[in-house]
Amino acid sequence: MLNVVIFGPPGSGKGTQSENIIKKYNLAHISTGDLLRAEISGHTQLGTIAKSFIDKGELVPDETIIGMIDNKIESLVGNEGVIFDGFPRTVEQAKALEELLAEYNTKVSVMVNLEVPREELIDRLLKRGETSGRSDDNLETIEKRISVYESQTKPVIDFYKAKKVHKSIKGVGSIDEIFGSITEVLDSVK
Ligand code: B4P
Repeated sequence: MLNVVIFGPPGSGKGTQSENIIKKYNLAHISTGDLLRAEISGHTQLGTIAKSFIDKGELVPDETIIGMIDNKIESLVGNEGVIFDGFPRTVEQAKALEELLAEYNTKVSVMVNLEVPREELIDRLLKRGETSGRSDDNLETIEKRISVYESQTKPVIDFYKAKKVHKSIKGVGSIDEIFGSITEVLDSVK
C-alpha cells in the first residue's frame, strides 16, 4: 500500500498534483480543504464552525479535523493506498493520523513536501482568487494563511523527518515537471 502525505504551504500545488497522482497510482484521495468546503456549501453545523476559521485564514481546530478523518478512514484504507492532501497540518494531526493508520496495520509511506517561495504562493493564490470565489483567496487572508503555515504547520516536516519518510522537492516550474519529480519519489518508495 502506498500512503502519501502531500504537503506544502497554501498555494504550493497540493490539490493540483493530487489530481495527477491519484490517476497514475490509483490512490484514494482525501482533501480536508475540499471536505470542509463541501460542509460549508451544505450549510452543516461543521461547515458553520469551519467557515469561521477559514474566512480568517486560521486552521480549523484539530479535534474537528481529526474527527472528520476518523469518519472517512475506514472507507479509504485498503486497495492501493491513500493520498492525504492538506492533512496533517499540525503535529497533533500527524500523531492522530499515525494512530488511525496503525489500527489498519499501515502507515505513511512518504511525505512529499512541495517547496515554493512566498512571492510565488501569493501570486498563484491571488490569480486563483480572480475566479475561484474562495473567501480565503484575498491578499490579507493569504498572508495570514502563510504565517499560520510557518508557525503551526511547518513543524510537521520535522515529525516526518524523524520517521525517515520525508522528501522535499522543488514546487516551482510547470505542473508536468513537478509531477515528474513527484513520480520519481513515489516510484522509489513503492
Ligand atoms: P486547502 O483547501 O488545503 O487550501 P490550500 O492550502 O490553499 O491548498 P490548495 O490545495 O487549495 O492549493 P494548491 O496548492 O493546490 O485549505 C483551505 C483552508 O481549510 C485552510 O486555510 C484551513 O483554514 C482549512 N483546513 C484545510 N485542511 C485543514 C487541516 N488539516 N487542519 C486545519 N484546517 C484545515 O494550488 C493553488 C493554486 O496554484 C491553484 O490555483 C493552482 O492552479 C496553482 N498552481 C498549482 N501548481 C502550479 C504551478 N506549478 N505553477 C503555477 N501555478 C500553479
